[in-house]
Amino acid sequence: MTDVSTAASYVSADDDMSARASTAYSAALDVIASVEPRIADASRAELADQRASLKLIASENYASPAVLLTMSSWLSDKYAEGTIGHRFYAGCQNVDSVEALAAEHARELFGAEHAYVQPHSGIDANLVGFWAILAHRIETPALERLGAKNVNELSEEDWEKLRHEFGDQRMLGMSLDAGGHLTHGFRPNISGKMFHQRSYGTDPGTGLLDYDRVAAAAREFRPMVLVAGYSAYPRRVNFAKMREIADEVGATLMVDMAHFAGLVAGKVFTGDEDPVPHAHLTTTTTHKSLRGPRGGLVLATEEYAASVDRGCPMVLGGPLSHVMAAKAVALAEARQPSFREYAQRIADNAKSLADGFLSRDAELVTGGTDNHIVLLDVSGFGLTGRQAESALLDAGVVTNRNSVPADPNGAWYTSGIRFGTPALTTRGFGHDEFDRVAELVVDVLSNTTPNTTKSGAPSKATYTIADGVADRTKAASAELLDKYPLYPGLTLT
Ligand code: DSN
Repeated sequence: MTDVSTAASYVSADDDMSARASTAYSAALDVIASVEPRIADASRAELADQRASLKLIASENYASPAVLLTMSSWLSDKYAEGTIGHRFYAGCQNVDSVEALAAEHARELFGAEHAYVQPHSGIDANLVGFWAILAHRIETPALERLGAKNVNELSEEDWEKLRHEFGDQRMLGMSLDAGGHLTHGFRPNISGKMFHQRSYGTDPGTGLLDYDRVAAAAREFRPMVLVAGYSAYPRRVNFAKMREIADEVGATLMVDMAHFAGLVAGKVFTGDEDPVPHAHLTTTTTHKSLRGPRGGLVLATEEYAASVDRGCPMVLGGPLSHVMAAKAVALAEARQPSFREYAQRIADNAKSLADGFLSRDAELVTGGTDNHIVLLDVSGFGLTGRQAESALLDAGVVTNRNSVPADPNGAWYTSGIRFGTPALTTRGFGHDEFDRVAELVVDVLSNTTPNTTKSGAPSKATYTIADGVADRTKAASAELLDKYPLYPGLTLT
């Protein structure tokens, strides 16, 4: 099995596998170009862009060529609605093998009782999770009570009652500006229409999760679902405590580990920080710190397994068999000892980046990090998140703007920039490189000023970067990136 600690190790400049990957990609692009050359061009251009930019988006990564190549196959052509061994189409024996293997790797890697690998994304995984909780806690007991095998057997009157029961349940999740995710019951999202939602925030002084407040909110609101997990919180969570809170109020604990699944897989988060032994359901994406194909999966206790397995076709469209195959390959990679090294370096590098900011007097939400995220409050530079994001992009640094707790600039302009270390750690960056990244970011932001609007107020959107700053940042980034090339053995002809 290939070493997967860095992108250089999975296609190094001199091994035979690299030569084969180069031939495979070059040939594939030629075949594509014979039909629609603009798509082959866009694909080549994307590789060039990824190779040349400082990718600090916390939710992105670089999958291995083995994972990427697995998706380019005829497995894509097969319909396989249903679950392993119980499909709505004939001829699914190979998809059954693929799905069973991906699920086995997921169970073994995370120590889960059950794994469902069909979700097409993290949002889909969450929807399957919510659906499974409602099915298990509302639909199944109602059918038992009414002596019906399925909902089609219910009278109009019973069905109407059940529909209302479905829509009457409560969910408690982390607030968006504290780092929660839109799918955790927020009104614009379908989850906010499925559930009555309330959120728990973080301590206004420290920015940290306060479990006593979560418990108080749960006691008062009595949710059916307690959601833990985040997409912009730079700290670890004690899932044992979250489970205690859920148990006290009779809630199902669902943890969305989309962001930090790689740190769980790589055993950086263990014990109380590992959600899987504590949660009834754990959902994730497979493409962030886990470094697999774009997709999702759900881990569940045996109790929820049957409801989760009904995800397709009750919630999801037909499974993407080629992507499930790539999940199996990525999960096999994540079971290698070298993935643990990689995961530990993600967390170490986030600390180096945070320390690099703090030593240059920049302000961080919660004062630091102990996962893969660093959330920089850019208001000290006199900028909005939107201005900072754009100025950094002009200088070749790819990030995304993010709200900070109680953000005065709202969710569009924001006051924060979220940084993540998984992608550049895959490239091989370490302490010195992340310290240099912090230096470059601070240099750009210190040399960017908001423009003045017609009314004389500072603009929230437009800005000016001092002459020469973007160019010197690009040159410095290129030096770092050249030292750690992306897929160094991969040469397109
Ligand atoms: N897009 C993911 C992220 O960037 O965190 C969440 O949806």
